[in-house]
Amino acid sequence: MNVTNNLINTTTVHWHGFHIPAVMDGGPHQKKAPGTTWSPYFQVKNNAGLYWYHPHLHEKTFDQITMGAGGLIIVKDPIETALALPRTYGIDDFPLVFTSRRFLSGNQFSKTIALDNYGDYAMANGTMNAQVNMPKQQVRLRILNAEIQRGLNIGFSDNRTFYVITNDGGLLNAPVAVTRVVLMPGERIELMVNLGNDAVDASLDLKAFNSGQAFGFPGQEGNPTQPTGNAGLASHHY
Ligand SMILES: [Cu+2]
Repeated sequence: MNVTNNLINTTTVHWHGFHIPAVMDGGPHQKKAPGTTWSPYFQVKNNAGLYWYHPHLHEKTFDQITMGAGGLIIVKDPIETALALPRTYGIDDFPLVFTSRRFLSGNQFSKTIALDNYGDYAMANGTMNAQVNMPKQQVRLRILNAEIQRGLNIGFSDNRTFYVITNDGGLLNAPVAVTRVVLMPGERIELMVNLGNDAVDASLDLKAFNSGQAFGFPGQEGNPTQPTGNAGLASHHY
């Protein structure tokens, strides 16, 4: 890969979750100056699943992620390919990156680490109040918690059961039926949800049910009416 730093600042690019040589991993000590190109190479040895990359420069990670550096990597392998899972991007297979932001007057991102590591506006794929149309069938959602500090207690607005099929290490041995799943910053899961019994034009919200979590849960909200108490992460209209 050729990674060119087109920022005006030094950065690094870290391949989150990959089993690779340290020298290829873009950690905080592997600084890349503005205008330079870094060409890491490695064999992908990970299981099929959801991974991601993000800047990892000491004391600048929060700032650079807030401004949008980073993204998903989907790893495929023959084991996953042999399974009858939805895998048509944007049709029955949807990547979702959950973050939040706090805004200054003038609609600029606030980036004070001590204050803003819990943003007060939830976002899905960089969008507030995101919505998407989905088919009336089993649907696959690939989810990254890209928050800086907030855990997410994820579930659906009607509390329906869904199935977790992967975690950070790839496919689970069997799907796990849940109504909530906790995802901490940097974690990924894939889930399957059945929309086949829903009415056409019905809507369903995927939410973070962060109210009522135990003290110490990062980003728990005591009050469901707080901005992120039961924040809608993404609304799914189908
Ligand atoms: Cu990371």
